[in-house]
Amino acid sequence: MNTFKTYGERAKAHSNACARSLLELMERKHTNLSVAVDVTKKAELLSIADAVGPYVCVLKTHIDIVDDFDQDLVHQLEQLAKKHDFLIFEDRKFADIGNTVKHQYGNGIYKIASWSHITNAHTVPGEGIIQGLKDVGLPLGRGLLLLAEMSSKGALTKGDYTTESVAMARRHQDFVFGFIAQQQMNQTDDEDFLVLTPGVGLDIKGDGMGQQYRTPREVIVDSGCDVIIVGRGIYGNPDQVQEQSARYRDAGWAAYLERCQQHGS
Ligand code: S5P
Repeated sequence: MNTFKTYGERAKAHSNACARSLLELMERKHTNLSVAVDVTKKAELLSIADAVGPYVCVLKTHIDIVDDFDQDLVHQLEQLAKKHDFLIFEDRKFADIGNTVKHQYGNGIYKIASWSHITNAHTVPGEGIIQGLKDVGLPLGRGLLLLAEMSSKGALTKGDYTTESVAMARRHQDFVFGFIAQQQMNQTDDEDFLVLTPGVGLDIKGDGMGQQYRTPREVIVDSGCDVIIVGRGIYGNPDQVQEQSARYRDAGWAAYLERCQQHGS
């Protein structure tokens, strides 16, 4: 996108319902922070979700790593989403043929489509994966992000793979509203894909297992992304969850305001 628009302006013009809700929420709450709560106990997940709730637009989960998962966990997450005004993003990274992902999304123990506003998928199987997920998610008002680029060292998500992923998204804009990527992906003024970006940290550059971190400013100002996804930088030290949430929320929002200023908005 060549013409810069604020989150609020984009919300008004967006054709995708999920993108609209997210952009409106970001504008109303003044936050472009998503926290990745990658913990393995139900009580800890809920306690962190409650603590970070006031600071985030999106709470990102990996529900299948929770040892003591039950339906009540989902029920309580939904309550917290209402209490604090955030969307839930189950980072399921679907990666199979359409018919299989349909069941993985709607059925099984987790029934992801019934509670998660947003989910994501790899494009490696081809476009059928989007169709399968759309059959289940679109009637429920859900939105999908495609993994166009990963944050980890040596990721194969580059070049033609990324270009083809964006082309697939273009053909399904009723359901696909953006990407997990490291830079903005719009090519024309008419396009408005959201980019949610993991691999964000203020204190370290990596984790010794391939993760690579950039600062909120590098992600939002230099690369034109929309949402910063922060995991261990926030929940890594249990005594500082709220303090770190405020720190990353402020850094993300300051970066957004700097971008607005650069463009005279
Ligand atoms: O390319 C990616 C895509 C994702 S969704 N790189 C990532 O790190 N993620 C997710 O973002 C990852 O699964 C984890 O939940 C989060 C990053 O966590 P952190 O602790 O490294 O900030």
